[in-house]
Amino acid sequence: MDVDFVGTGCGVSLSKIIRKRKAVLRNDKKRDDTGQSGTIITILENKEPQVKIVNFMIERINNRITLTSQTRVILMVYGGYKYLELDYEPDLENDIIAWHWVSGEMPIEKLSEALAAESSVGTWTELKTVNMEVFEKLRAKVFRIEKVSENSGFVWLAYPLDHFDVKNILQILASIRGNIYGLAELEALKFLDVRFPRKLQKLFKGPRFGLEGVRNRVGTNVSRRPHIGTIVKPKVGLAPKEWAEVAYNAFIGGVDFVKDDENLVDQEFCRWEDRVNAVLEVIDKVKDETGRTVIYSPNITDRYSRMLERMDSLEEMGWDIAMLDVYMIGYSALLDIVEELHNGGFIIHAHRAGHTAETRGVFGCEYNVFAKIWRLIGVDQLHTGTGVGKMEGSPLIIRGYGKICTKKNIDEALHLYNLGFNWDDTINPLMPVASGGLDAGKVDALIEIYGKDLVIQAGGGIHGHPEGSVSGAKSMRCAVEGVMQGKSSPEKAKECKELKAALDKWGYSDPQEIRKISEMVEENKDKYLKKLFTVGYEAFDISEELQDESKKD
Ligand code: CAP
Ligand code: MG
Repeated sequence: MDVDFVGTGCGVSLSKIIRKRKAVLRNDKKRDDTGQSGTIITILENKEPQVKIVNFMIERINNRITLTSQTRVILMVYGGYKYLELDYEPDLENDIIAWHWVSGEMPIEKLSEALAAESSVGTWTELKTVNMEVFEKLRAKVFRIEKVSENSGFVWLAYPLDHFDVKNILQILASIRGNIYGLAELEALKFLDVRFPRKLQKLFKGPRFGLEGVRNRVGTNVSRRPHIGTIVKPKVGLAPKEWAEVAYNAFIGGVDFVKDDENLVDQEFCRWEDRVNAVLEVIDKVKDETGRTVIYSPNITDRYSRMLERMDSLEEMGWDIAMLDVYMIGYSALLDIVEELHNGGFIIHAHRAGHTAETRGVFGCEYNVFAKIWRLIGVDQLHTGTGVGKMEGSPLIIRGYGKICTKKNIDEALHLYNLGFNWDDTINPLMPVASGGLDAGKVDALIEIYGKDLVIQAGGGIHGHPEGSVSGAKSMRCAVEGVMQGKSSPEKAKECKELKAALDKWGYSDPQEIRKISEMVEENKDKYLKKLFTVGYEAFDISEELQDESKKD
């Protein structure tokens, strides 16, 4: 594949290539077809001519060496093996499919072959050790490319299951989302989505309790109302008794679920065991006083052995819910602790602190991929964002994450940026958790985004309520009741002073706007798809533009 490097200034590109590739130059003085003298430069990379630049002229202008004519680059990467197979029809029963946004210094075809090679059989050069039959069987295939420019676009790869140690998710991830991020020729690489065939899903257990299990526990499987949760705030600093008192106030006000903040485990000012004991007493008290079943997820995140110790302590205390910071724990310990917790009959609340280090920006991995893996591994509740709160994420993309958690079949929804996907019957749905910068005025909008199978979790929006935590919890409860009665929060606020106070303080996010945006995208799928394939990854950030458009009517 040939590419053009054009004109003056190429010296910069050249030196960049040389610096990045730690290459050396070989200069051959030549005359070109027109008789002008010039230089053929070959970049010698690792002693093999990986990039060859030919047919350009070097001129001395004002005593500076400048490249003035067209330069051609011939790329010969990855040993010349073939990974591109654009007429390949993926085998949905036997292939793992990965979808990437990629851009870099080479033509997209070469970049995608580099991804395929590095993540499957190949390496940077030709090998004497390859058995071509095995290569054909195990290599990743680039089966679709949507170019945005010569050097950027969307790429789909199919990996045969035979490639993998299928019982080992770490090996799978080290292959399909491992070394590829480090390839020098890349300027962006975002792993947008993954599709796991059912054969692979069957090797995982999925959530033991999941959505229905959590609803059963709280007693909402008939009413099907959203759950209300809170994170006791401040994040750290309260002593166990103080912490439990704040939890009590939230429960009494109407919250179903209280959790530790990710910043809180076993600090000196609030020992884990003392806090758990104090909250469990409160939970009994709430049951006695109100008859309601409320729940608490203590954060047990730590090294594996300490998580096990905490799980044992909880069992001794007669408690069976725990919170894990799944991103921090890492896959290896997570798989084991989830299995232990499942065996012990625990409900698992999954917090995702740190995921945005990978999910934001152009290198990394979209949250689709994490959500799918964590559902496979088997958490029962998972943070999936808000679209209207303090954390990044547009409502329509967040809606997609919700579907990954709650649905069995996820439609091919490329216009909303995820691959179609069918969960195996053995993998239970789980309960998504919307959290981060929420208050009662955002409840209507959240239900518009997610539907009612949801935990709406507010820390600041409850404990920052003008009249304190009990009223903060009441304001959330009123907003949820309003939705169940078909009343908007401003309407419901007429009969609920706590809700009115919350709306007065924080305002109201109108679900109408989200509805309008959804309809607009639905009606103009082709337009947005086209936009995706002309603008590229930046088109993912359509929410602002859509919001502006929706305000035009
Ligand atoms: C929310 C929260 C949660 C975030 C996590 C916080 O508190 O406790 O950890 O929601 O974000 O510490 O920010 P507030 P995400 O309700 O006071 O904002 O769910 O996006 O992973
Ligand atoms: Mg928190």
